[in-house]
Parts: sequence; C-alpha cells; structure tokens
Amino acid sequence: MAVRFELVTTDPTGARAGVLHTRRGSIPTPVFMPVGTHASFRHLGMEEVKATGARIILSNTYHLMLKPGIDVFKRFGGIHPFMQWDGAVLTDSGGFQIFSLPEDRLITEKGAQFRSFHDNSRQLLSPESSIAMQQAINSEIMMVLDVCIDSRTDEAGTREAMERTHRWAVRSLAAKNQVDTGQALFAIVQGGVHPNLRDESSAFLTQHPFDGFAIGGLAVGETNEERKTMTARAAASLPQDKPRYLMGVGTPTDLLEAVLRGVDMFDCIIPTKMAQQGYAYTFQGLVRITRQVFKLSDEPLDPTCDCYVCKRFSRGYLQHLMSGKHHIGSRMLSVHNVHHYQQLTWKMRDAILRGSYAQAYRELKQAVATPKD
Ligand code: PRF
Ligand code: ZN
Repeated sequence: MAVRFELVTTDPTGARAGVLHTRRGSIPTPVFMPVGTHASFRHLGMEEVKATGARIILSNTYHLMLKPGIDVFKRFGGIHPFMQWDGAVLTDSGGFQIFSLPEDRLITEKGAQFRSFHDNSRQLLSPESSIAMQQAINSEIMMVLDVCIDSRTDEAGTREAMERTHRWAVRSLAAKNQVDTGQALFAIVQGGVHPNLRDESSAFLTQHPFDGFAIGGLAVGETNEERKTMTARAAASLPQDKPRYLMGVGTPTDLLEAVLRGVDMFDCIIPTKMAQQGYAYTFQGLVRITRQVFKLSDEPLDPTCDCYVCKRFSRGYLQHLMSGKHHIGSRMLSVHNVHHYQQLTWKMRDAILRGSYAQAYRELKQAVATPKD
C-alpha cells in the first residue's frame, strides 16, 4: 500500500492520534500541511519550512500544470528534486480551482477545458489528466478531481455536483491503477450542507479502495455551525483505519473543532495570509503586531514559542518591520504562524495520547481565541 495509516489512539471525545506512513517518512497526526502551491512557499524559504517541523506539504496540480508546466516535472523526476524538498507531498487535483475559472471555461462530464491565463494555451483538466500530472509531479498523496461548489447551492445542484464527483473518483482510481507508481490516492466527500448527501457521498466512496478520504466542499460559504455539523457527519461515516483530511481548513479554532470530530489532516493558507496582514497567532491569543502599543515592547511574540523569531526578536522590532512594510517582517510572522500551527497539532496529539483531549480542547480554544485588540 502506498500510504498506511496507523491509528494509535482514539480519545474518549473521538479525537484521533495516528501515524501516516509514507515512502518519505512517517508523519504523526493530527497534521497540518503548509501550502506550497507553486512548488514554493509565499514568504518562506525551504529551510524555514523545515525548521517549523513540517514533514508534509501541499502543492497544487492546477498551478503547477500552468507554471512551470508538467514537462519540467518529467525532466526533473518529480517535485522533490525540483524544489529540494525531501519530506512528503500531497497534491490537490485542481478540482477546487476549476470552479473559479473565468467565463470561457467549458466543464463537461469529460473534465474542464480552459485557457491558461499565462499564455492563453488550451488546457484540459480531467480525472485522467489530473492523475497523469500528479504522477509526473510524483507526490506521495494524489487527490481525485472533484466538483467543489458554493455551500449555498440548492440540494438538486449539490446532488448533481456530488454525483459527478463520484463518477470522477471512480475514473481517477481506474487511471491510477493503470500504472503502479507507489503513490496513494484519496477520494473527496462532497454533498454541501445536506446531511443526507454527505452520508450518501461517504457510503459511495468508501466502497472503493481509496487510501484515504478528504472532506471537501466546506469553508466555501457555509456558517461555522454548518461546517462543524457537516465535518462531524462526514467523519463519522468514514472508516476508522483510513486518514481523514479536511481540505482548506482553517483557523486554530477550526482545527481544534475538527480534531474533536475525528479529523486527522489539514491544509490552509490562513497562517501565511494572516502574517502578511500583520497578525500573529499565539497561545495568548491573536496579536495584531502593527498596533502602536507594541512599539516599545521588548517581549517576544509568544514567550512559549520556540521558533527562531520568538527566540530572537521582540514585538517592538516586528512592529517596526511590519509598519515599515519590510518584506522580512511578514516572512518572520509567517515562520512564527506556521510554527504555531505545528505546535498546536503537537499539543493536540499529546493530549489525545493521554486521553485528555476534552480538557486540552477547552484550554487551547481559550488560549488561541483570546482577543488581544
Ligand atoms: N476540493 C478540492 N480542494 C479543496 C477543496 C475541495 O472541496 C476545498 C474546500 N474547502 C479546499 N481545497 N479538490
Ligand atoms: Zn514563534
């Protein structure tokens, strides 16, 4: 098997601690995957990403097919030698991106046809072409091409998208099985905010030998309550012995909520996006570093954090960098925020292993949410 999920403990709450064994290392879960969409990280160097403790990153087929193009990955023998990353990689299929394409796209049962915004060249993203490209990229974990729609779509429209997602998942699996590249393939549960559709989607997809299951179609317009209910509903209907990945989620609070509901894997651009806007996540709450009150502060961002930014620099210095729009400022905040997410997953895992996630959940939720403004 391309990846093997070892479920180590299930806490009384249902939160899970596991190990995801991949050909590029064994990864403790819950795990947060930093996003390297373009085979690079916004505002972060490779060594900085490694120093956060991240052992698996996410990249994106849609972006990579357009730039640098799949021929580059064929030439270099995949993404690892190309970007000099020796940890594991998960590639998203492009399913999420095709639905935000410009007007002149054509989406049919076959797949999505569109023109590159770089050079206007014709592109096809189908279940089969997405798998072929993810094979050339040579990620450890590939995702099926899915149909992700706005959560507020009505039930009929959501059903249509879900059923196409199912047909595309089966085609993706067949394409993957044509050649054994040693890569894993995850299916994506859809169904919007309709509990019956979520159940139907899990029931259909879990009949097929996927290596893991993602929960897609959330964080796309629904309320927090809907997201929590759907996460719980989807997770509960997935097999115990396979990893569960909540796509594109979320804030530290969202991670705490999703782990409580049995999710193992996450990716999100929030830590780096918030860093660019001058926000630092700490275990004493969210800090907006551009506030004047930090000008004379010689305290670290987070005294409990052991990232190099917290070990060396003061809030006052970071305030100076961010208010002067120095690039190094948002870079330092990104290092810290990604490190904070890693620390959060480790804290959750430790608590699950001790069987005390309920208490850790309450304390951490309090700690990360305290408003500092
Ligand atoms: N599908 C895919 N990628 C995604 C999503 C999805 O539904 C989401 C939804 N939050 C983020 N990334 N393929
Ligand atoms: Zn830090």
